[in-house]
Amino acid sequence: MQIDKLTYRGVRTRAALLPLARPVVARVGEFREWPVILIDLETEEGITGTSYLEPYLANSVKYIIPAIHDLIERRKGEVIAPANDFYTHRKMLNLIGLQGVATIAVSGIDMAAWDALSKAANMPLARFLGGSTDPIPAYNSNGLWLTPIDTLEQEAAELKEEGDFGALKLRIGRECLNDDLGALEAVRKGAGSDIKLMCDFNQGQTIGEALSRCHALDDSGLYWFEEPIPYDQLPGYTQLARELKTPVQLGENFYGPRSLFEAVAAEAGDYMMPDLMRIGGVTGWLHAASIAGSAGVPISSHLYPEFSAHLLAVTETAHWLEWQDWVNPILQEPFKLSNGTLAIPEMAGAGIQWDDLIVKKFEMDI
Ligand code: SMN
Ligand code: MG
Repeated sequence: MQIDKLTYRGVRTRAALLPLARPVVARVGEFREWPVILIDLETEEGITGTSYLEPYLANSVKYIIPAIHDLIERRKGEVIAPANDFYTHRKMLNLIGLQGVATIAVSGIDMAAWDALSKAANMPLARFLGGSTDPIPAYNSNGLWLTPIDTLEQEAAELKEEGDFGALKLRIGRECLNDDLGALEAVRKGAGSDIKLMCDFNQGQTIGEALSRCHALDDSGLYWFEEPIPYDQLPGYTQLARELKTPVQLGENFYGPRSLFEAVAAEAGDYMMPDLMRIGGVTGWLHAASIAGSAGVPISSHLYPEFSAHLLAVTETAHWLEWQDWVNPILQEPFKLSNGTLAIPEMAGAGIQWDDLIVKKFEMDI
């Protein structure tokens, strides 16, 4: 049957708390379990759009989920048009502020809507958006947290092995410089001296500490310095990006494409990495990517490897996909890795199908 439009009907949401094989130990927090909000957007035409959100804080599902239901309740019977709905939905929540919960809810709906439309067209999302389904270069971000240095060599070797990766992410900003240098040495011993190392400070330094630590590490051959200081201190980022030889990376905490525009205008980073939950889903990413593309700023993804793979396929300055397998347990068919790349599956939509039995096992009572 030819489908000429899709119409909002309702939404099913569930929340699951997934155990992490390697607990997150970072300056932003420590997490043994990872909360995921599962979104199934129902349409009058019978197609279901699927997406998920990873809101870090287990309790936050209690207020993000009602915002999603509120929006969809008010759109019932209307045509699904995500490029416009992104702005419609943001306007509907404008008066409580467009950062945080509002944009997170809008982003989850937006991703599910694009998934539904590409399913209706019977195309992988990347192809629906006008791109190809070639494999996407990825680095492994599954580990190398601020854990004891003597565990890093072995872990780095395992992480490299997981997908024949040529690049890994290491969390730095330890107590003293020698600890960071020790961590780098251990990782290179485990993964080989030619491994590319993305280094994430998770906003843990003041500008003074970052100036001293980043300059001290500037000749260590690191691939990027990610979020050395709090994400919204743009003048500090501009100073670091100007002074350092190692490229400065930021962007996982940008809310909406305009934040990325402001960072680009302030020359706050050499590289940027929007997160789909905060930048505004597929629509927000496409807008952010065109700003970055015009400015010549390379763009990487943050979390959400499945949707991000489709989006990097249509991003002019596509750089790296951040690989995390944290949602794999609840997917019927986790995306496949080889040669340090992530394959985009040849199926309609983004390629996310829940394993309902496993979801049930980890489902939260809310
Ligand atoms: C990160 C992601 C998820 C949890 C903690 C830290 C990190 C990243 O900033 O870039 O992967
Ligand atoms: Mg980060």
